[in-house]
Amino acid sequence: MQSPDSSPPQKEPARSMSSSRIVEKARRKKLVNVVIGVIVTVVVAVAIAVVLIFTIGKKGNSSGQNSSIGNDGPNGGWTSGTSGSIVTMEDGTTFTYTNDFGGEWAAEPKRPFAPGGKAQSWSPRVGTEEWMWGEHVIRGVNLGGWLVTEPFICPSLYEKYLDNDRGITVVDEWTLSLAMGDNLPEEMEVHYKTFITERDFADIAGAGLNWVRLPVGFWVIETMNDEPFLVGTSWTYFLKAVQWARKYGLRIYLDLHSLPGSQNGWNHSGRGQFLHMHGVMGIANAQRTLTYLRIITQFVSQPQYKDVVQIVGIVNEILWDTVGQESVQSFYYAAYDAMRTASGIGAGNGPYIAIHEGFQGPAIWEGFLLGSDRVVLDQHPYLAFMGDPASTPQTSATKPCDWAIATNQSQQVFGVTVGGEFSSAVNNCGYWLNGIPANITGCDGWDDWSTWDSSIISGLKQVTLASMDALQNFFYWTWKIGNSTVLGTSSSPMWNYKLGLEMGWIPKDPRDAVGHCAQVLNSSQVFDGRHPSTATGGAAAGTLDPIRAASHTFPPATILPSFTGTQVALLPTYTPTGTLRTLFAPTFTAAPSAVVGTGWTNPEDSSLANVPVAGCSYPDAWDAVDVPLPDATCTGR
Ligand SMILES: *[C@@H]1O[C@H](CO)[C@@H](O)[C@H](O)[C@H]1NC(C)=O
Ligand SMILES: *[C@@H]1O[C@H](CO)[C@@H](O)[C@H](O)[C@H]1NC(C)=O
Ligand SMILES: *[C@@H]1O[C@H](CO)[C@@H](O)[C@H](O)[C@H]1NC(C)=O
Ligand SMILES: *[C@@H]1O[C@H](CO)[C@@H](O)[C@H](O)[C@H]1NC(C)=O
Ligand SMILES: *[C@@H]1O[C@H](CO)[C@@H](O)[C@H](O)[C@H]1NC(C)=O
Ligand SMILES: CC(=O)N[C@H]1CO[C@H](CO)[C@@H](O)[C@@H]1O
Repeated sequence: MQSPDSSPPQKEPARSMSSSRIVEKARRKKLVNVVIGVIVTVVVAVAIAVVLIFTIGKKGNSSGQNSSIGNDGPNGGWTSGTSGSIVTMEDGTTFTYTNDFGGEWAAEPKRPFAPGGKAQSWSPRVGTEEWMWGEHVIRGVNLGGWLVTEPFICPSLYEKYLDNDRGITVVDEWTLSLAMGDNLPEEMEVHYKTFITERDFADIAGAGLNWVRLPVGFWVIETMNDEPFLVGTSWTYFLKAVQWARKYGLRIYLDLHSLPGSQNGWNHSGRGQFLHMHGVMGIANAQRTLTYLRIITQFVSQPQYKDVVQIVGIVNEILWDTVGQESVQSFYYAAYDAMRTASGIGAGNGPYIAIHEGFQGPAIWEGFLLGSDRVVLDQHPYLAFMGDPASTPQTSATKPCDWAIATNQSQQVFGVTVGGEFSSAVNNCGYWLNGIPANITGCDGWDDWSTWDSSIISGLKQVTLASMDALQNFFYWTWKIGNSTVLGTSSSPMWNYKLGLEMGWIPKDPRDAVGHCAQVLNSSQVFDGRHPSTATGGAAAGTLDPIRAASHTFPPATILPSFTGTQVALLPTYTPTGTLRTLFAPTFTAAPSAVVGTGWTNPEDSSLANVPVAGCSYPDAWDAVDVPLPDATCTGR
């Protein structure tokens, strides 16, 4: 496929008119009386420049040579800029927007949903130019460790509470939240406020990237019982992220990273447990998730948000090997159904829906959800965990190209296929990378990039280029790693995009990866840019194959580890009788009356929330994997 660089130039919105033209317009009448003849014109040009400089000095808003004033901005704020312009953030601090790829930021404080920026000349402007699936290529990073924390990504947050007066062993966000106790709201918000800021969005566009994948926990909506997570505050920051993404021309893949009960037992799912579609409370936890997926889909399908949030991932890294194929796919059908009921069918109605491949690779998914409307397959191939202890950057340099043919095949046959996570790492070394406590032998030097020689750096760069090209639509894990207080610096450098960009194992222009694997493999299977029509919401989208659909009922006939037949009917379930919550909308100080939406796009999607049956007592939704089953279903009466 050709790089979309060659797309025809688009008409710029009036807003990005150059500042001198606008000032000129305002002054034209007066000037006409004064200006006579060619010589005087020169004088006027100088006068205009002086007025402009004076205005910039007085505004104290965003300024710089390459900024423009909106022609309808009531307080005349600077509303767009190109490389070299100064941006002022919410807290008053400024930075210089640097973008060597023809990017442009754009935001009007008084019209928060006005068309946004353009990440690079080759990426479509948010709000006025459509993302063309199969033509545009996603080059993105994850904002890991931000709204769902992880010890290895933001170690200092955890280090502070390792030794806590409550005697809690801190390993994941659940235990961290408990250890923080009364400090939780304040400490967690300081993390949200400082770990990722508006500037990161500008830098991401400046790095040649055009998307972010943004993990959130279910606690953006609510918690139940004794779940200790901080409710809702992370949604406030997600909403800020939407506005920053709009401003810098980035699109968002919202990734539900932490599900009730946990979908993989890993600490980055919020708690190291395993009760989604698994164990006695597996179905109930999944029912609760289905309600949350509807709430999220309803919110992001609103016209104010859908030009930015264009993919919603239903589950991060569900462990197929433990949950089982039948349960994974049963949940996927149910989630698809719930989300498309919320959004409606066909291009333009709500987000693309991402499903995770369960670490099975893309090929096995061919034909799954056949006919479905806009489903994305998300693969997470990690060299780091492929278990070859002898790996070096040199021996690994071309390995990621093994993923290339299957990826292109999946793009052609399944539909949009993305690499939602990968890194430059060739081994699993890294401070707390495998959880707290650190326990890795033979890792000397891998955490300390300052000791790396040029062969390590160039080897890791080859790994990175190979991965980017093999995955085509990629999201690196992760944009940045925070400092450790104990180490006095950051760790896990092979996972740090921002650092790699500065130090050389990440390409300055990610398009350098184009064609890398065809060259390495000396063979190619080119994806021609045409997904199946249903996969992009075209003809016949949403018409599911009835036989296949009938073989994926929810709940499934078996729930692992051990429940089958009549036992499944005795597993506790929730009931759709609860009040539906909606996610709250942002508020804008400069635009208090902006129409921000009710949170609910489609009123026809009116079934109620899955909640516990009143009067029934349930086993612990975070612990009951294999407790004895009740003798009869509880009806609550
Ligand atoms: C303003 O933009 C032009 C073209 O985009 C660029 O050549 C110039 O360096 C920029 N000015 C500054 C101060 O960065
Ligand atoms: C480290 O890992 C080894 C092997 O998996 C295990 O035997 C040992 O107990 C672990 N040590 C700690 C401190 O967890
Ligand atoms: C992290 O540590 C490095 C090395 O000490 C330092 O240069 C850098 O400024 C630190 N970053 C932050 C965000 O504190
Ligand atoms: C690539 O394949 C062609 C044809 O099979 C062969 O002639 C050529 O030597 C190969 N090149 C490399 C670098 O392997
Ligand atoms: C996969 O397809 C893309 C075009 O969509 C092409 O650039 C790339 O080289 C292909 N990869 C391989 C290994 O053929
Ligand atoms: C992969 C991972 O993070 N594992 C850790 C999660 O937390 C538990 C304790 O709850 C540890 O035992 C795991 O090593």
